[in-house]
Amino acid sequence: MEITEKLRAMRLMAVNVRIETIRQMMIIGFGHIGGSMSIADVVGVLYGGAMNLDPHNPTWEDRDKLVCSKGHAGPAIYAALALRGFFPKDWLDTLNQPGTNLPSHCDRTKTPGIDLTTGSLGQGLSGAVGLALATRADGKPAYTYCIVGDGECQEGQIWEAAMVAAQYKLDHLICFIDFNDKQIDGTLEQVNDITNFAERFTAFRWNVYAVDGHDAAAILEAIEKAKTNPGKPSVIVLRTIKGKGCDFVEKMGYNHHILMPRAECEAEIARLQQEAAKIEKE
Ligand SMILES: Cc1ncc(C[n+]2csc(CCOP(=O)(O)OP(=O)(O)O)c2C)c(N)n1
Repeated sequence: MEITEKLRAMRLMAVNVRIETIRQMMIIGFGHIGGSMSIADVVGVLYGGAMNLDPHNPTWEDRDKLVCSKGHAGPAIYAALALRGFFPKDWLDTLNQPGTNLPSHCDRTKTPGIDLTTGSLGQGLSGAVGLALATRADGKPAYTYCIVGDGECQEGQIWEAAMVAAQYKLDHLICFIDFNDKQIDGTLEQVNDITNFAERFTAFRWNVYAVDGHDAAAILEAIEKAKTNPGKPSVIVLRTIKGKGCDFVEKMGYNHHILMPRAECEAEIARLQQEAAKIEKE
């Protein structure tokens, strides 16, 4: 596939992820919208073509894996999985409702395509390290991806996992930091300033890339560079905006977990549908 065509598919996936994420939360009336919107572009790149997957065989042993360590952003992953055909799209109408296969946080026992149960922040990178070690031990060339929140990096376990990944030279592990500079209680600088991610991961012996987290081309380029840099795990620090692409959410100060009024959501969905139509015509 030509690069422009590949990127178009990724950008389209990101817009559709935003639409379906807003719709899921509109139906139940609330949700973790801010941190789901901020990862929509990296999710678009991964599920729009960067990951080697088979929607008809979610546990295919040669697949690339994704751990969404910030498990509260599960709805963005569910949107991508549904759009790729891992499960029927109408499951998205059941987010977080009794008996659903799509709980508010990622659960690998319930949702086809979810590789690790997450939600207790700080644990996902350790799980991703385990998956990357196991994949290598099985002689598979697959990649393990992990999405970690910036506030989540205040958990000590992230840095334990980072040490182990470097020690075992896990060059098929690629971690994204969603650097939206907001957590529940304010900005990272206000709570616990660990915003020098690049310096920190460099000190932990990782390859480090820093890109605009809403630029699909830059994200894809960083992934491709990471794959050509052997002997070390890679981290891609994504500079993002919490709520990006859902205008009324983006403008809010606190937008971590909020009510999602139908009228506002419908207006956002209509606007994003126009954006998708534009990308389709490019
Ligand atoms: C161990 C643990 N402590 C607290 C929480 C509650 N919690 C859920 S999301 C969140 C904020 C996370 O901030 P960040 O990682 O920056 O995520 P984002 O802003 O991107 O949503 C917190 C404290 C949790 N899920 N797990």
